[in-house]
Amino acid sequence: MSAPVYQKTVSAPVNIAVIKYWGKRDVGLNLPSNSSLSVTLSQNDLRTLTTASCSAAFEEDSLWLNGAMESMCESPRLSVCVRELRKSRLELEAKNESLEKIANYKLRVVSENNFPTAAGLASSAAGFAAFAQAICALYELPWTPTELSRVARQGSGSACRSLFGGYVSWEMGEQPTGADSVAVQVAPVEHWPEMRVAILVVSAAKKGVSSTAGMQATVATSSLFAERARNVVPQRMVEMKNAIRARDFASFAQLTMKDSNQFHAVCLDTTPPIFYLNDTSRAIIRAVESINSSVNGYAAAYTFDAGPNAVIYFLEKDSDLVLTTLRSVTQNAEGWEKADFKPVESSEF
Ligand code: 2P0
Repeated sequence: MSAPVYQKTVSAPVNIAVIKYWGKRDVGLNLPSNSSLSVTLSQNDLRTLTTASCSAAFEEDSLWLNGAMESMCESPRLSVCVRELRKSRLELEAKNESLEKIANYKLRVVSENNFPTAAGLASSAAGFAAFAQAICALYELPWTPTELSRVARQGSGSACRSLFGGYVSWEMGEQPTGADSVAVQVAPVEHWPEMRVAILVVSAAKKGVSSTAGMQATVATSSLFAERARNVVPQRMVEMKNAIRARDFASFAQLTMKDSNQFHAVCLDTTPPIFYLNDTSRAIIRAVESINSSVNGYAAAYTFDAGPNAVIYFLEKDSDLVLTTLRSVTQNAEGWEKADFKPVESSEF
């Protein structure tokens, strides 16, 4: 008789930061230099689907990412997540005699993204969130999303924010162990039902400088970075939480665009400079500025991560104005692939 296979499948959505994480104060523990805040997108739009299984018949830990096998033991980030989750399962098995003894079985994790990997569309966020969540589910660990976020954070920082739906902060924490560097929900998606998100895929090519390498170069060489982490982001986090709680789109939009611009300024202040935006990205910025001028206020907000693709936040009432204007700008770009996303509550998974 063949050995039984234990299996769980989960999916985790992408999150897009409006106050950006960029810079680590501890590379080993993956602790950020500043807190950050994001909006989780709908699972119907951008997500990672992951199945974790284990069996006495498996000979090694393995990860299949979009059909290609990656070595788990050669990735310190994957290994650290697996080690923590296994240790907790062992503790659970020691406490509860009736549980199957599966903690020491080898793991097989199969993961698929429904969007371009490593194109600055937060693939590592959804990927590591789903990875940690799938093994947590397989091991039946009774953890809250915040507890799990401490493990997912060590895989990829931004992953900790994908464990919640709606508006999510990653509090940088103070403890040297990183125990308090976790994600918490600021507001569920239903809190602001009029909010819409459009993703403008300017290029699906893999990005030139990885986030991990880029942010380490920034920490080492940018003087603007220290000013941002110490004196700008703490106040901005407070203002952004207030804007979200008050459903104040003008403040939300202003802060989002300022923070995106400062993040890219910090990249430019890095030696050698890091360029993530391209001419199409800049055309989108100008288009959003002109939309906002035309309404004498704020109808749209742009933000760009570590790549040229734009994420635009707007309210349902302004959909026609925003999408029509942006379509005309992007018709010469590589593609207009996704629009009108609505973030959903991640309790669905
Ligand atoms: C963010 N980014 O807050 C920012 C904005 C990119 C620009 O989090 O080294 O892939 O794995 O912790 O999480 C990308 O950084 O970096 C990121 P690691 P991660 O979403």
